[in-house]
Amino acid sequence: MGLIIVANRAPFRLTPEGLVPAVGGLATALLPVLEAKEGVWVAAGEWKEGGKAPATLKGPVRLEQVPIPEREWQGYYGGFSNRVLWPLCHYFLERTELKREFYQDYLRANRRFAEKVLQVWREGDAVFVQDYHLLLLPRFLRERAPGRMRIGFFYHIPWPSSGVFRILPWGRALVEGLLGADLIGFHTQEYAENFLRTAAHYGFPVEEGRVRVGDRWARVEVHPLGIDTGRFGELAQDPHIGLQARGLKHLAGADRLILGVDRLDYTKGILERLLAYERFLQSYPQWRGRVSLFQIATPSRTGVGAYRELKRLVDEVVGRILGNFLREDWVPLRYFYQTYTQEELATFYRAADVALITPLRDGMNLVALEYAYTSDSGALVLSNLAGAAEHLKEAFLVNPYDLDGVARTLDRALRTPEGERRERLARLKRRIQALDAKSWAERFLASLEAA
Ligand code: ADQ
Repeated sequence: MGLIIVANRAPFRLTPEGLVPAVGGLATALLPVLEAKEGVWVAAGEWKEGGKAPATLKGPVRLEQVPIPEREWQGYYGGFSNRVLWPLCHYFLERTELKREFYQDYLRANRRFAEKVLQVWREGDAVFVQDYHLLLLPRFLRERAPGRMRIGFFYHIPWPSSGVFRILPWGRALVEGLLGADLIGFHTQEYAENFLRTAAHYGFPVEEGRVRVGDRWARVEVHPLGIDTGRFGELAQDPHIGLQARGLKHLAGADRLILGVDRLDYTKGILERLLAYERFLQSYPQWRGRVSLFQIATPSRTGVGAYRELKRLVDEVVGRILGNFLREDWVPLRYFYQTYTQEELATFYRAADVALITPLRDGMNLVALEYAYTSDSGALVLSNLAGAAEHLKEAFLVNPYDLDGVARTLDRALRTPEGERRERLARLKRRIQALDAKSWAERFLASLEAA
């Protein structure tokens, strides 16, 4: 069977040398299977800059673009995707802007995606749709497909509890849209159950992990997406990166280095983490002068007001912590607002004694997996509200809203003997191995074929 992947974004970056594959879980997971199947990737994107991207990458993968007019893009992407679905699914209800115009643009854009997919689809091709930008697409395809179309869908962010989802005035239409798929995948059991309950609330018969829609069934399964373990395994062994990591640790000028890495997004809990670190320095003064926190924040969605406001708040708290604790011989906190290469990130991972990954909600959180897989004796402190917590039982789990709890766990992680830390990491690595990104796509598509 041929394969069509549909996602809001293409997994390529435009460089002076042409298109190159983007780094990241999704590109790693999907490009190899797409290449093997000589498939097509359908995405919105390049049209915005006015330039037309080449239709092929390297090898047999084709890129098809869906042109969306600028104003509609604002409503579909900046509006409904990022100011309605994103905050709602991460339980930020007060940030959810229920504007009808946003939904109308979302609907139009999903229709445009459907047109494009129908143009490129050939009998026998499977269609694999990605994420919350395209919830309506499976149904549009199902209604219009000339033959039997096999449709898979993966939802990368949390599916909230049914009571929260039903806040959306368009909730039923969105669920109906998604139920056009044969197979719907989530990162965790919790999200899959939430979805099934939501579908049941809208009156769809649900039994044994599947939902009946007229005369067909949509199956719901848990397929956690992990990282490229081959690649991160190499980075963990690379002697040059080891050398750099020792240099970085030296630069920190403290016995212990604590690390945070996130897109600058309010769901990632960066502000709360900084407050917890401040609390930690207040409550455990014995660590002053001995620890240093490196917080990396990748610029993200800078066109959305809430993200600019978050940046301002983070800058302010960083300034306050430095103002209160900085000494001539000790820098308690360094804040890096930039994007790094995978090698550079791995250097940070290997230098860090503790990774403090405390999103307020997160579909999975690949940074937690990358750290645990790359570090050789570090401790992973992880939010129990990240999807990854359902899989990474040997992490030091915390409630990211509980500043005292985070401070206490940080102290505990820092005091954990090396033997126990290594033992926990060894178990985590085995679990992460089982979630490998490349096998994720294969597992999902095999299940779709069987559906
Ligand atoms: P994201 O919200 O983007 O993904 P995450 O899973 O943590 O979150 O992935 C972030 C990726 O970006 C990681 O691979 C990381 O290495 C990289 N990255 C972060 N900061 C960087 C920096 N400064 N420079 C370079 N690279 C950086 C969404 C969902 C997640 C879900 C994934 C995959 O929100 O919950 O895990 O999709 O399904």
